[in-house]
Amino acid sequence: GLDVVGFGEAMVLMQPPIGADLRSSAQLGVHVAGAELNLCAAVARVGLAAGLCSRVGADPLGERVADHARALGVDTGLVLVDPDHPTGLFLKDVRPDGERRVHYYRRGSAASTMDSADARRLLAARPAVVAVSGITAALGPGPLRGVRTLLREARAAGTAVAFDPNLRPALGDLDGQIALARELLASADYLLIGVEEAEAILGTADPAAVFRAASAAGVGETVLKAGADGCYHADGDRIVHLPSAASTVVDPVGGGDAFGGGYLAARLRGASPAGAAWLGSRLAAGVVAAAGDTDGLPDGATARALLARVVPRKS
Ligand code: KDG
Repeated sequence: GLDVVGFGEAMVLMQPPIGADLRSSAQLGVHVAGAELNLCAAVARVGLAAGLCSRVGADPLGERVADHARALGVDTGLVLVDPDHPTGLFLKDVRPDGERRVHYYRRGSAASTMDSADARRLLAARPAVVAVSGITAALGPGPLRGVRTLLREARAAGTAVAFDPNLRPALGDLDGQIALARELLASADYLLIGVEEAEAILGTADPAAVFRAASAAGVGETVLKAGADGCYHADGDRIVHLPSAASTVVDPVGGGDAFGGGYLAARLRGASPAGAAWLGSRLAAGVVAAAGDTDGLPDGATARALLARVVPRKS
């Protein structure tokens, strides 16, 4: 069976070369991205079974998304091909002043028509963990119903829920995203949350207060991602700070997803939260040191050896 399944949208990403902008560049690089897929890529890289539950269009971009997922080692058996809606697309560029911009072309996409049926397909596959983010909940009423169904029915199906708010201002209605995250995180067995998100959603970025608020809301296990400042994880009643493992940051996007994938994979294999956070931060360090959402992940042999360092030996 599958260890971790991501529930969300994977899209084609087009972006001009560094230094060029969308208004004038004659060239675009073509990539595939999506928070849940990124997380699954990290899970697969350390040797666990990961799958994506999503929808793509019956178009070359959908084939590209599925091919890319498989190349990352992510199972696509739960990716539905929808003949009536196109594959989601987004464009990115970096302005001369360094400002990064995201332009979504995903309204009406195949994945934005996901619904409770997708959640039930996913749960019928009985993965150990489902990874879902606030992005999916913000894609439209169908995906939101799907996320709610997932959270409501996961426990009975024997699947644990990992939730990352992944607030995305470019998706619009940030206040709505914050309110939804507040509702949804209450059902999370694992909450992977960034410091700025914690401030917006839980009203505090102070680690001790974040852990208290999350646990009062019903969260099973919290990890607080602090970017360049590393992360905070629980050790029994103590909250422990783990500094970032990154020495170079070329492109921070995808780092949090890799962290989450490493963390969940390690916990599933019996590692402590400390060991899991260590693995997550090692994977994230690789990803942020390279352009692209998953390009800097260590190769499979290296990644599996990293996991082995935090998994307790069987005696
Ligand atoms: O976490 C990285 C994602 O933000 C990126 O891959 C794109 O999923 C994406 C989104 O919806 O913005």
